[in-house]
Amino acid sequence: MSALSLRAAPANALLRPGLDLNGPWHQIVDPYDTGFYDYRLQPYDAAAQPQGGFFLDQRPRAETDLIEYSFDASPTLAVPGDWNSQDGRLLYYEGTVWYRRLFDYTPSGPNSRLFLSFGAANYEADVYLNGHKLGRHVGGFTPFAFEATSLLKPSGNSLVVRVNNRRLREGVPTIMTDWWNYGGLTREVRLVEVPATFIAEWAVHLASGARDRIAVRVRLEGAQPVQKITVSIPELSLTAESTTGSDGVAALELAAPGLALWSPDHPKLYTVNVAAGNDRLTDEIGFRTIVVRGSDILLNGQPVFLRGICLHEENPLRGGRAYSPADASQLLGWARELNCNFLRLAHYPHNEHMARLADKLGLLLWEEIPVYWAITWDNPDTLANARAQLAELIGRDQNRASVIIWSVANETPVSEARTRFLRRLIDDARALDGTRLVSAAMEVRADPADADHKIVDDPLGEFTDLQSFNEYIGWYDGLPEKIARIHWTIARDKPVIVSEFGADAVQGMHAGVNTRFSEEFQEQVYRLTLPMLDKIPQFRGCTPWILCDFRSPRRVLPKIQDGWNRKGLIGENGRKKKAFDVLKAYYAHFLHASEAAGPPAKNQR
Ligand code: GCB
Repeated sequence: MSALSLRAAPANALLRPGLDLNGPWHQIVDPYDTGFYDYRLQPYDAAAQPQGGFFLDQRPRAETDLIEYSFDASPTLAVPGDWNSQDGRLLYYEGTVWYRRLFDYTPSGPNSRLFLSFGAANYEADVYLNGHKLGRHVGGFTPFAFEATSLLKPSGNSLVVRVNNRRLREGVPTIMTDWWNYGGLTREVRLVEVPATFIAEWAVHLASGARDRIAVRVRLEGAQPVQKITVSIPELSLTAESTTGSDGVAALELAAPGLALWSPDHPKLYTVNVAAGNDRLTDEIGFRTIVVRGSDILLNGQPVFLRGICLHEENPLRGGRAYSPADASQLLGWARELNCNFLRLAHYPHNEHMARLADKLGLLLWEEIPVYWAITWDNPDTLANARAQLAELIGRDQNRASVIIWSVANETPVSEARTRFLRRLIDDARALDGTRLVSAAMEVRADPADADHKIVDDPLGEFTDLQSFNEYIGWYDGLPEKIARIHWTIARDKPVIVSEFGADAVQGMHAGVNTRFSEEFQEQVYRLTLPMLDKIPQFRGCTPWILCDFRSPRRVLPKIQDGWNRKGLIGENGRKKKAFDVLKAYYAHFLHASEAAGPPAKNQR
């Protein structure tokens, strides 16, 4: 396992025994960070004997005590959930909110270890248990955990988390994005109980180049790293054993004749068990191969066309972050109605339920980290932050058959520093997981001598498996009539996935095809773009922008945008726009051909 995968926390927090800490948490909105810094701007938690700070969760014991906050008397917020959509006063709030939850817990054995595990907290989280700091995590969309073993009491534990979603120039993402900066404990929180030595990571997939051999890697954490490992797949009557080395790592292979491969047509999952000493885990795992050959994408050896759509992690009907299995079924259900077999989970890692449901439904996924637009490419902390987010995402989803692409960036400006930064991430993705494709959503260049000639030659394309680019011809670039005239020069013989195109439309607003924000304008962009893309010889799929309207503070036009990006095929009211049917009909032509048989001949479309 690579040096990067140093997670010291238990793998699969959601699947482990412990205590669910979801529900109402008391919260204090703290725009001046009064609970974090004293009046000389020194952090309370850095003092040897902290005298103040909300993490102490104090109550006055005598009438003379002066304590100017009270979690007990403060209102609550639901966890998981963003704060913006739960309280109208917090819709635009960017800053600190303190969360507190009291709980009791008696471990099941004397040698157990306990971890506080967070699905995600946007953007920065400081975690304290019973007045002691456990640590800080940076990055709003990936899981993290802190060990709590020595601080936990059987009753009356006080868990305090300071969550701060201030945007930072050197952050990942940086200060300028086109989505809502939802803050809070946006995903599940759990207390997880594991044995003294536990499984920190396990990767299960087909052995390189094989279709009937399964490779498993396991990494243990704890005082006794040398343990017997048993992996079994009961449905196939398979069992294999090995022993971890002094580094806690074991790799083993199982011959699996008769293994049914996972595909969108047949999303077969097997129950896979792993036992290591006293620890055990069970998961539902599918097996498939994904490779590129020339300009084809081969799924289980057969060319596949990716009928995709982009999505934000937002439930438009609620106007808030999506976080639950119910949100996932709403969003993926709409994508299936559109005849999709592929989704781009833009622009940051979505919650784990999305990939788990995609595994079950047979949807292929592109997952991405928020390296978006104008990142500080020369800042080593920014790079370390992006690398950590990528490693955390891969660590979480490496056993999801649905995930076929790791994407390291979106629409980044070409420069040497940028390419160096992104190459590092691409190398990481391949070192952490050699079984998937690596991409980035790049940009298109205009030919100064010919307005209708588009060039795709970003030097980054040399290092990615796909040539993916976003284009907005007909919306930011001319009017829809321009689309039919476009011709392309695409530098490399690699599969082309058009990772965005689209136009804004207000659901229910009807006018002519050249009236901005009308459904007809958007419909026209889709009608003309799909045949234009079909002419690109390497065209192997697309993910138009985007399934649903989504909140964005950049979109201020009254009565039209009102804080929403309107490029959704579905409005914030859940109603479909005309372009939905255009894309759905285009994708329907591929449905009749077998999923793995590739694009039908042009005249079949
Ligand atoms: C883009 C971005 C996406 C924006 C979209 C737009 O190119 O990748 O995040 O929301 O354009 O609507 O402008």
